[in-house]
Amino acid sequence: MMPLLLRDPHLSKHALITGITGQDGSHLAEHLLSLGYKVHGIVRRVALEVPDQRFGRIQHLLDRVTLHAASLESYPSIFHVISHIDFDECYHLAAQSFVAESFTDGFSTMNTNINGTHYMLAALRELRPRCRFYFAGSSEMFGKVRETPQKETTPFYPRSPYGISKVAGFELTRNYRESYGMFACSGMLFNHEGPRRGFEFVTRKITSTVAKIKAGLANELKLGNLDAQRDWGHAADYVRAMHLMLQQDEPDDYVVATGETHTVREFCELAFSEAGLDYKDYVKVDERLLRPAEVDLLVGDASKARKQLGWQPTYAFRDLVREMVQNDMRLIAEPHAAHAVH
Ligand code: NDP
Ligand code: GDR
Repeated sequence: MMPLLLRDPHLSKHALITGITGQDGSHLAEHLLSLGYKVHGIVRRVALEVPDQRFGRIQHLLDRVTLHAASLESYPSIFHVISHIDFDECYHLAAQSFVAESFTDGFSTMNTNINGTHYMLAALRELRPRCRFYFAGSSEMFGKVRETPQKETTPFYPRSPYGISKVAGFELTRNYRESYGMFACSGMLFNHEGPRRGFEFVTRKITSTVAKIKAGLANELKLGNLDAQRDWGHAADYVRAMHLMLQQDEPDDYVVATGETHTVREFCELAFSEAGLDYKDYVKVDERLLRPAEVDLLVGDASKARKQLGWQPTYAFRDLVREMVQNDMRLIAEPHAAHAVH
């Protein structure tokens, strides 16, 4: 019998975030703290060993969140954390999130993303069946798109092991909702970026290299497919939608997107021009960066989220690019400035 953890229902809500050290986890933790939540996060044991290196995005929040060590690869570790803390909402964001890496090692992507999600749902069903659950679904589920723009009813056609793992996570979430009556929702989130984006994703790769070129520390930028089109929003806007999904009367799935699409080339053009440079002088196509199967065009229709959640993005594409370039230029000028503050 697990210990029963009671707390005063009049106190603030508690949330558990997996992937709290990631881009979205850090923004979501901040957002929930601003709403008065008590925030718990699951982190890998190794991260606790080297907090300075692994907690960059949540350094400024460390005295306000409670961290617990567990691995998405281990059901017992997840079960242990969930049985020892009490929470009303669970945001499952942890994943191997880099699409290109999923072609290199599809097995570990599948293991982390599919089993990890299943472990979370199974443990919640056992221990906290009334907890509200958010799954981080992705526009990569639409892959080779069947219609444009993509909405909740658009059929899936994933194009990578990552995309396949997210379809599986989405179906698991729906199945737990329908089979066990759990309040389980999936966000079908299109690409979202910002100053905390990992350096391998194309937007941050571009803006960080622009900053290096401007400072004389690099002289070229190698990219793969410049013609891919993405619907790019800002992570700070998108975490608000995650929270709103769990405040509804009924659990459901929602597309979250800006409704605008731009090519990688357009992103380059704007980012270089922000630094007074012409991208054509620096960008080189490296065929080794092309993916075995590409997602050519993504653009989302977030009408349902706008109508039912009252959600809307606040960042325009140009503002997103500008913020990212300026942040990266500032990081070179002041290397100790934490990107977490932006
Ligand atoms: P990040 O890559 O920035 O963060 C991923 C998080 O998952 C990190 O905290 C990482 O921990 C954690 N993690 C990875 N593997 C494991 C593991 N084996 N055990 C425990 N934790 C693990 O991703 P984002 O914040 O950008 O995305 C959040 C979620 O949303 C992901 O599921 C992603 O697939 C999904 N998504 C993202 C979109 C986007 O555009 N950003 C769009 C749609 C969906 P550590 O710091 O230790 O590596
Ligand atoms: P994506 O993001 O695969 O859409 O997944 P990423 O930024 O990696 O790629 C976007 C597009 O840019 C093209 N591209 C390159 N990409 C990278 N990383 N590096 C390059 O050098 C490069 N050159 C061109 C890619 O081919 C692609 O078309 C992101 C992740 O956050 C997922 O976790 C999330 O689910 C989806 O967004 C929605």
